[in-house]
Amino acid sequence: MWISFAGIITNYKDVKQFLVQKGHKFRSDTDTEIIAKLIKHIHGLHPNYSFRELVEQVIQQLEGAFALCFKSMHFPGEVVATRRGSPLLVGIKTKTKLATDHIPILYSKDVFEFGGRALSTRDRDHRPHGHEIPAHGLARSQSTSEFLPQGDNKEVEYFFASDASAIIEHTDRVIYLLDDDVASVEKEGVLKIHRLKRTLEDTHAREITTLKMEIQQIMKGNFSSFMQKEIFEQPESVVTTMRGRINFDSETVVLGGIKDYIGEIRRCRRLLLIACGTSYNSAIATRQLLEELTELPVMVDLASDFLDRNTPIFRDDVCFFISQSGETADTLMALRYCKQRGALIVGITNTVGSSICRESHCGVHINAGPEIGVASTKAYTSQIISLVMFALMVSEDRISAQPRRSEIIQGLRNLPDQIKEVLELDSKIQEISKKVFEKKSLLVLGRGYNYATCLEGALKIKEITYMHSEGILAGELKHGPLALVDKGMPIIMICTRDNVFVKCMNALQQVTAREGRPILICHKNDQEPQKYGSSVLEVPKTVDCLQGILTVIPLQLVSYHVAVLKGCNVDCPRNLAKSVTVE
Ligand code: UD2
Ligand code: MG
Repeated sequence: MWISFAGIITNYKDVKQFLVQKGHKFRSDTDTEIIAKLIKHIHGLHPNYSFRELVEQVIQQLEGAFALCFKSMHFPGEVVATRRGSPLLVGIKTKTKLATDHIPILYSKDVFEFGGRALSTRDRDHRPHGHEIPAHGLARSQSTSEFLPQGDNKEVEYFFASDASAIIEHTDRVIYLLDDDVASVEKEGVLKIHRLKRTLEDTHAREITTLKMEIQQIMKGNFSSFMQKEIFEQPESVVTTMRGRINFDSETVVLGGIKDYIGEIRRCRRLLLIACGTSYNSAIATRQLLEELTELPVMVDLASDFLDRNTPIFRDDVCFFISQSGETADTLMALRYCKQRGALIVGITNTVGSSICRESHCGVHINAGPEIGVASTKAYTSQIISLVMFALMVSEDRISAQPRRSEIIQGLRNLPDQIKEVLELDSKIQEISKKVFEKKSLLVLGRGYNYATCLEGALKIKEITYMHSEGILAGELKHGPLALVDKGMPIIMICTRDNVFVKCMNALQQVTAREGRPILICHKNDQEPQKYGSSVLEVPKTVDCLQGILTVIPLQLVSYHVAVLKGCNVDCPRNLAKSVTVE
């Protein structure tokens, strides 16, 4: 059995328990495997069912949101696909024109009632179809055959995908399936769409839509660049990172890829977080929380520097390697270095099957969805959330940590709505960007949990606007950077109500005393810092360790708008590549 699965099966534990009772053995703890075992089980009970009937039985047992595609050695040359809650479409590619622009729906319940159980599918399909509702005036048997290509070349190819962007390079004709549609390609290459029950609202046919847009346009939707699209996707991408892993009511967190190693991790000597660029910044963003909740020493290193130093590594070290692509060369080499020395290797990556995923002992897929813009945005926020979830999981049995864990989990629950609120600052940020885009340099100041935001904000600005920008720890101000400050120097300063707020206010006053007029990122309705700012971006308040997610988004937007104003190519900045797979 070959299954392609996207989504989440919420009752997978119950189904698994049932199947275990029936004697099925499991190799993994994934919900994908329960689907494969379930269809095998039903096939055992009903050897005469067609492939499509088996799938129909399977989905009646599943709860959750999913898109599924099945192939089986028992049904060579056949494919069955279905969805509920997750998107799924069928692309159709033929050499010649199609004779019809729709496919009628076949209703299985009717077939059962009229045809009776004794008939095989094929028998049933060749019965007279007097009882079926003709779609667009065509009887089903007629229109099904007319669906085939016209002319001599009957060759037809089908593509199953969640998104038109995945198939547009092959064909522009697609059928969007609705919830509980079961699409089957049978041996003769005929596509049929079945539903179990007929409902009044249903249109009894699925249109074949011709996509008129260019590939890039489809993928970008209404956005001018992938980066902009990905910034605006963050309310959803953070949810997919957490999906199936956090139970907000019982306040439990389970990372399936790490849970078997948690005992070993709790007993380790220290945690090392090794990465490059934005991924490194996500390690900086979570270091403090990891120290607090794991009570372990935490080292954060840039992969290149880590390798340059020949850092000592021990068997009882746990080493995290963070990379969006999972192919970053420096990070991968650092991984191999640590693996050779016997440490436990944990990957944090967005790419299933990547080198870091394969070569690590265990890990977490951040599930942010494909990131195309070279400047990372949604992967950064999902990396932070993945590391926060890890900290929550390690500290699960520490009673004294429970109030803190609870506060963070509730913070994560509210995060998607708060991100939406931050994104509403977009037009205000565009206005602010007009004031800075012609300047030579831009300093970003902050400390504590917001220090990572300073580094990441400055990195975004450098990457896509080619403007000099520097993230500066506010605590370092008087050790050098203060010399840069005068009334002409553009400064962005982050000043939120956390344990370093007073120190930040101090730094802010030092800046204003030198006639600096910073753009402030601070909490909504917080009057105190606002009076020192030339302009203010107000973000909602969340738990200190998550605040960096809400403060980095305005900076992602600043870099985007400045790049657009300067006429830079936002998605493909000069001299940079998406995955840095060379040293
Ligand atoms: C898995 C399934 C997910 C769903 C879920 C149901 C995959 C990729 N994920 O998600 O689709 O069925 O279970 O509970 O099939 N790993 C590494 N290195 C890395 C990242 C991951 O070794 O850098 C390993 C990890 O230890 C695990 C596997 O890859 O064995 C999948 O990791 P995951 O984070 O996708 O796991 P999970 O349980 O969230
Ligand atoms: Mg692995």
